[in-house]
Amino acid sequence: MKTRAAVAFEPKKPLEIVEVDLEGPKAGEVLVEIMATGICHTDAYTLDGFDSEGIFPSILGHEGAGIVREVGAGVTSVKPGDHVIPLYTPECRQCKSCLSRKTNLCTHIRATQGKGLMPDGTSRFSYKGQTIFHYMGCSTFSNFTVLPEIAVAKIREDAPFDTSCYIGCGVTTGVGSVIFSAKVEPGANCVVFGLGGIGLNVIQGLRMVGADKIVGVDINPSKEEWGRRFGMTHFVNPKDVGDIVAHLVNLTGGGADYSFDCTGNTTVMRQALECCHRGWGTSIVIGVAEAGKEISTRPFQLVTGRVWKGSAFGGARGRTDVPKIVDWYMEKKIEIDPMITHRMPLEKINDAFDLMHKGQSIRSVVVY
Ligand code: NAD
Ligand code: AHE
Ligand code: ZN
Repeated sequence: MKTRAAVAFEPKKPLEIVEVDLEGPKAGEVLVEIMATGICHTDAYTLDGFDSEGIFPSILGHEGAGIVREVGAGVTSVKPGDHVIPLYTPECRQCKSCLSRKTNLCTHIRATQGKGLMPDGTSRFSYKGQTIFHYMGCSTFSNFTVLPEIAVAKIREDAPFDTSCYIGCGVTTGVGSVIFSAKVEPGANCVVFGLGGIGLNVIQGLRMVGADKIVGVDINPSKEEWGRRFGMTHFVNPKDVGDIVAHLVNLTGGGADYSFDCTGNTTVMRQALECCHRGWGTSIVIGVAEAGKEISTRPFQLVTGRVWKGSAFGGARGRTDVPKIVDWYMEKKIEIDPMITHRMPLEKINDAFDLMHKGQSIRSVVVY
């Protein structure tokens, strides 16, 4: 079939809206009509050539919601008409990682996914006979896409697509990192670096679990109002203070119980670790750093009990946890609507990247 898609033909170039060819689902795969997709900073990072796994030409996008239109042989868990959220972190429930119960990082199809291919080692997308690669196993910047059955979460049908798509990455990553990765307890003092599409969801996760101080840090002063809207109790602009680590240790009464990097900046990651409380403070790296960047700190920071951890997709097990997070949204336990600052047709998708780079959006959503 043919489908409209925004194709990344080359790094650092605007996406081009073209009609591509899409092969139907093979065994164990499903065809999904994407109804809406968010644009995450990770899409911009890959488009800008910072992702060591970035492949071109490809169809980016990993924060979608849609409807199953066709299923391949052997598919049993979803059927045509089901509403689903694509999962860049699938959940096979059979691999060593899924069975360990220690991680959400299912390894069943990770090798082919990282090469922009379906599990059988081929792509379903092409344009004028040339292969177009998949991205993060999702490619939601295409109106129709093919996904492995283990990479879709079936969700309730009354959830609107143009808001619940954000649960496909930003909401789950932020809220999940608090609940599943850090397991923050009520009364904790926390610091969140970067109040964008991810950081604001960390903040609302901290509010939900009953954190005490929720300190937000951002170099963009307009983010203060956004942070307070979702539960932030204190705001710090690093440009307004001298030693940011000393300032945060003082503000949190000796150091944060938990800190979160939602910037992808390795200098900030170090600050996030070092503002943690001696003996137990835990820092969660969420931000994705540019290829070649490394983190560093004095080993003494770890010897004296601080813990450095990371979180992908908020530690959520997609097929199990995503439908629950959709319920939390529909039951108004978490908010999404005010964070969707811009909606646009696919033809205007490049505007979403401009708005993000200018710090003028929280989440832009393409509605097909
Ligand atoms: P965003 O652009 O919406 O927000 C980033 C925020 O960080 C902005 O408000 C910006 O002003 C702020 N910032 C930038 N430099 C800063 C600095 N030096 N100090 C303080 N604040 C600073 O991006 P987003 O969509 O929220 O994504 C944030 C990061 O999380 C990106 O690196 C993205 O790739 C990553 N991410 C990771 C996962 C995961 O599973 N680990 C999932 C989604 C996104
Ligand atoms: N491909 C990059 C790393 C990119 C990365 O860390 N991605 C996160 C999700 S970001 C979503 O917005 C992730 O889930 N990582 C785990 C995984 O298996 O990819 C690189 O450095 O090569
Ligand atoms: Zn993302």
